[in-house]
Amino acid sequence: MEFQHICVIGLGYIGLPTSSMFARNGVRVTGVDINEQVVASLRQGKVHIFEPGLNEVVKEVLDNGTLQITTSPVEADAFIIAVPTPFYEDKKADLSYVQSAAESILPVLRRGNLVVLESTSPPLTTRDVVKPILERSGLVAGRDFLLAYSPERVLPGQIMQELVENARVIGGIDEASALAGGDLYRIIVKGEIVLTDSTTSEMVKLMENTYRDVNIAIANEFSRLADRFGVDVWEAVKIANLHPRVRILNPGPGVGGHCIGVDPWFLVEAAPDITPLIHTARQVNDDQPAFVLETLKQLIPDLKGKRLALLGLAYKPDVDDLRESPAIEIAHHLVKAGAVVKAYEPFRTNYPLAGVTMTTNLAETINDVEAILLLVGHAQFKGLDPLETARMTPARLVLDAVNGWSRDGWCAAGFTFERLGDRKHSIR
Ligand code: SAJ
Repeated sequence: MEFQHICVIGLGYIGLPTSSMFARNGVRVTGVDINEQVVASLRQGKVHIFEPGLNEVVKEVLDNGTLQITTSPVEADAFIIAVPTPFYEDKKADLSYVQSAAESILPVLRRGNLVVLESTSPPLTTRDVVKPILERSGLVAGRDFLLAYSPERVLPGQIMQELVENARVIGGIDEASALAGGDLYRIIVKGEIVLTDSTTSEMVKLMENTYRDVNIAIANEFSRLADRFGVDVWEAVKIANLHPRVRILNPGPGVGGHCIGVDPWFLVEAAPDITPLIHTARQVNDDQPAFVLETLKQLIPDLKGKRLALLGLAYKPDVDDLRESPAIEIAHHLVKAGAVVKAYEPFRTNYPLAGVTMTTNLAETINDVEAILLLVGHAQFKGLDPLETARMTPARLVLDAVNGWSRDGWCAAGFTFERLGDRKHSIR
């Protein structure tokens, strides 16, 4: 199948990079977002997302007119739905964005079109949710138009590269749909393209992120065990990973972001009776911010009135995304415990966080505090010089929750250095 013009619905972390990549490869792209602010700023060439390399490509394709931005879908050869699938308070998938995106295509859906859902979704969403909506057009999926599911699998921070290089799975509701999906993504993907059915590709995506979540959960549980038994978890993991068939991930303050902490719930929701492991892993990771607080409380038993500096609020290093961030959860815990909290998130200095004073630079963050908590391993924090830092702050206690700093350097600069999951070298 040939594609002259595609329409991408949702211009977020996935939709915008995808749109710009297709446009850069010569396909005319109409990018659609319901958020008028996003549309207005993109039309002025301003990119609302921080992702290395994205700005340049978006600017190029906006300038040469291959990418156009609008608020509602237009007729095209193919439609890609890349909208969020968050969850409700009760951890049930919120498919309302997917549903309204599918509905928005209805007026412009034509015979011969291909529709691809990219949003991470519970098993059977393409077949049982999207297909019936699109068929309200009077056209029949598989006969009049093609329908596929192809999950994005890119790592925030490396999206522009992984979008092209990663293997891509495309699941059709029938063979013709999968084949057409293959033709579409071959325009931008250099990695292997694997064709299958839509439900398998939905499962593949959920399995990948669930696998990672469960593996991070075991690393986090190891950090608690290390704390109990006087072990340094980071040392123990490093040694265990010398085994040729062991690859333990990193413990940390918890699992954040809009993917790994969310997607496993889609499986638990869809089949609660057969997913106890996935459910427990989720709870372990969700409890990890409380473990950071517990560790801190052993150093400062009464946090009331204590002046603390938090370095980093993003959900992981070197991204500007604060969704579901464990660092924010920790900030909430600290405020609740009565601490006086300042936080510095270099990628989002203006983020409103109740009870927390947000700062715009390191000096302002640490100039009058009693302890410093490293919550995100941003490169600029990892590169801090302990001696120079010691001159900027009266604090002499640091808690490193991400294994971002070297104990020796900080101790030599006069700090008491504590690291999450490291009771071996602890002063406690
Ligand atoms: N984390 C740890 N320990 C680790 C690795 C990560 O605590 O060893 C934490 C991070 O700090 C972060 C969270 O887990 O809070 C998730 O970070 P991540 O880098 O593991 O993943 P995401 O959410 O940024 O991106 C994931 C990726 N999935 C996998 O690696 C299996 C990405 O490829 C997916 O496209 C993305 O989810 C998505 O959109 O689903």
